[in-house]
Amino acid sequence: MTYDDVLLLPGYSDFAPADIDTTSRLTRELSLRVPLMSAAMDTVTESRMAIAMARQGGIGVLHRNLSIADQAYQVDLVKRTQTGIITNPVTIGPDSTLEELDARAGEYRISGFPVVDAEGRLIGIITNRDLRFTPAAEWASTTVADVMTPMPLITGPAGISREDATLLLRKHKLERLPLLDQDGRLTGLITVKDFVKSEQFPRASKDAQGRLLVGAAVGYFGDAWERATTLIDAGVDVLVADTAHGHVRMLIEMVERLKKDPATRHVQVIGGNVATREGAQAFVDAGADAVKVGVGPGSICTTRVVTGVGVPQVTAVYEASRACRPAGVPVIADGGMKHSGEIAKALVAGADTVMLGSLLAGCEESPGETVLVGGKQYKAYRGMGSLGAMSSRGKKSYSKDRYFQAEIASDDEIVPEGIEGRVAYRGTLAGVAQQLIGGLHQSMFYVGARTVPELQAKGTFTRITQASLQESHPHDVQMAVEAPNYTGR
Ligand code: RVP
Repeated sequence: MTYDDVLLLPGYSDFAPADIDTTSRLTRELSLRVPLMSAAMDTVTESRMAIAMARQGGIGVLHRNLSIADQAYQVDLVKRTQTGIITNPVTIGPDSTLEELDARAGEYRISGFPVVDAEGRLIGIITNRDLRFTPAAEWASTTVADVMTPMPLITGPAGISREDATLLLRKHKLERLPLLDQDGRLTGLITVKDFVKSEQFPRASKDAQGRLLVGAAVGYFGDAWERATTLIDAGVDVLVADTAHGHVRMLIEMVERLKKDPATRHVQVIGGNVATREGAQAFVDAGADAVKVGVGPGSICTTRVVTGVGVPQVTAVYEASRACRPAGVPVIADGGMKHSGEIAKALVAGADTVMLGSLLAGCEESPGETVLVGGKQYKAYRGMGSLGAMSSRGKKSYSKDRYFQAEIASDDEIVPEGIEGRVAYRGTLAGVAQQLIGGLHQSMFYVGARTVPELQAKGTFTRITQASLQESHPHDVQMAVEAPNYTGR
């Protein structure tokens, strides 16, 4: 069965909708306040989407159709995103030119840098204010040391509390407060903007140091191990073994190795994708921290048509959960979600979180420009198994081994398992997430479940017919106004 085959029965609710808590387990060791992941696809998740997802309480999984260095750089961008105290701030040296400074500012989307010497000691700070009197024409020949505001500056000790930092920022009307150890070495930075942001995103998914959580996709082929270790060095929290068919010896061995090697085992590892109990069990046995489920449900996916292989998603999630639940390993339902209602259905079927592609591809934060078609705005959305993603048209494709076609050299011999399409532009992720999370809240209230574990325990499916599916959707009227959470079937 799949999502359209079932509905959830309403149940008795003895709490207020405001009491609902959507926190759920992502992996053995990590939880999210919002059980949503953005798909590891090159039209869905790069650093902007990953940052936006983590701020909303979910997590983004950076796609792997790019070089190792580029993907690690994306991880770095997310981990450096400011959420309060920045423990590893981006700095600049005194001998850099203002032109280099400007490039770095654009790259990291920040407007000021602590200036440090070769030993990491703070020697000044440079912000937009210091650049104001130097015309752009002179940027190439002016150094940071020429215009920075030098020490002594107001600084705080490493390990300062939030309260003390707020007092200092307020007292001295500061924008930035560098944190120093006893030897004057920079250990962190606090900016007013980030303090405000961390209040603005109370649900944000963060690591122990207050940095946003981020996931990244890896494969099993060629330099996969190097990719995994480079991503770990860049600070990734979750590695997602990302293939269309995970029940494969080489991939299971990769997960096993990642969970055994002392250099990598501290990172959470998700195995996938599978669609059977046996497939899930193989990853549980390999030590995976979560198992991702979905063979063929994706909106852009043609695997089931091209190969005749797959399992309808509700059944697949249920079957995988029979292996994972007893072992305490969370399940991720990946693909096939068209509306918010499917999130609750997936959780009741046995998932702990869900992964979304098409529902997020239209967001401002997804890669790619908006295009105008017939007066409406769209964004491109393509399968990672589409010809566009797997062929070497334009640039090198790293997507082929997701479909076990890495060794195919000629584009003519590629067997695509996905299509290239587009989805309606939907504005920022904050608005889209608001509808998805709000929809899940409503589901939980209607089922009578205050928490996700309660939803999983209490939720009961009723099987429906084609006629009732028709009744579920708007019918016998013409839609006059577009709803923010309904775009049709
Ligand atoms: P959807 O949310 O239905 O758009 O599905 C997204 C999922 O589809 C991805 O997370 C991935 O598992 C799968 N996918 C990505 N590319 C392809 C393909 O080309 N077949 N499938």
